[in-house]
Amino acid sequence: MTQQGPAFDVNAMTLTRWVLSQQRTAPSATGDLTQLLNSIQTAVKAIQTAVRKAGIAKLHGISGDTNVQGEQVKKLDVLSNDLFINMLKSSYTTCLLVSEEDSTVIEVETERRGKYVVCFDPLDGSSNIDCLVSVGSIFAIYKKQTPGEPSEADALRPGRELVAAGYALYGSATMLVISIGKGKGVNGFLYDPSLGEFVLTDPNMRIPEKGNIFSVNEGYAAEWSEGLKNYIHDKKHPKSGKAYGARYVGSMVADVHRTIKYGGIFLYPATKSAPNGKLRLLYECNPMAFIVTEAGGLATDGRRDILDLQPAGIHVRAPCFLGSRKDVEELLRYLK
Ligand code: P6P
Repeated sequence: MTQQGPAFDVNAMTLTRWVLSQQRTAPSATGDLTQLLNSIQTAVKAIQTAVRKAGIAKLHGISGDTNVQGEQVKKLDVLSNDLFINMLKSSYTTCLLVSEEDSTVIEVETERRGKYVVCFDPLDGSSNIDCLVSVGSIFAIYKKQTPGEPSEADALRPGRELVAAGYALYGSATMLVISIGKGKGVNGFLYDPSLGEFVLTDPNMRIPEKGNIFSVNEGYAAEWSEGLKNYIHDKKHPKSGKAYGARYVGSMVADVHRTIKYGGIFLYPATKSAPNGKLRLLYECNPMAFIVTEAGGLATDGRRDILDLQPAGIHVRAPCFLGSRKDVEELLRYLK
């Protein structure tokens, strides 16, 4: 008897099957969101392959360009952006795109237009690429509500109006985490290279009500508000109980994913030099707030729920505090 390998799951719930099953349960579904999510899945598969081959394929290093943020654009950034744009346009389900890499909105050609508006960060955490720290892709999906030609106004909407959001984490493995809102929860799909498919491994992800980890870049502590300084101090020097652990990757997708899995709080605050913080509302704060909220957590800019913020521009920034409900509620008491 030869040693049998792991049992082959002949009925694996792949992302493709899961998205189709969700479509079947939505009476008004036309299949467009299914097609859109599957096109994003294809982009993520290609990006994960490139990220894992980058060193060999010489995709590391500066491509010589700079993006709208004034940051040097690395080759993987360019490749990831092109993949998202091409897969989204060729899905025939989008009419307008907003990318972290492009200063203005991207209008989809008339003959390929659909009803969705997608805001995305094709490769978030790109400053970490060359040192092999986890990076990710983040996306947020609106349904166009206005008649006529698509315009920037179709993307400048509160996160509360999102119909779906998700992220891909290119870490020790590649995971796609997606929520299609409407109380349908958050689901995690791990990439199985032997299948070439994302498989449902984390159904109905829920963030713990309270955690014991805080995640913030303490290098900016001198510029924090007094309330935030006091909060972090008390996490380290509690009047009772154990001190919190500190974890900070510097890639939002990695830090937020760990916060959802283990609980705790992720913080990117405003500082004196960055009065609105660093993270972008449309394609970092909103999608992550949508997902964390669907997983039972909270997301705030320190005063208002992130999902209620009205974006003034496609690249606006917002302070971002998100995670376990009790941790965020405790922080808010310090910030009052
Ligand atoms: P800092 C990566 O560049 C990023 O946009 C997010 O992924 C991450 O959370 C943040 O910036 C890290 O910023 O200032 O701590 O290096």
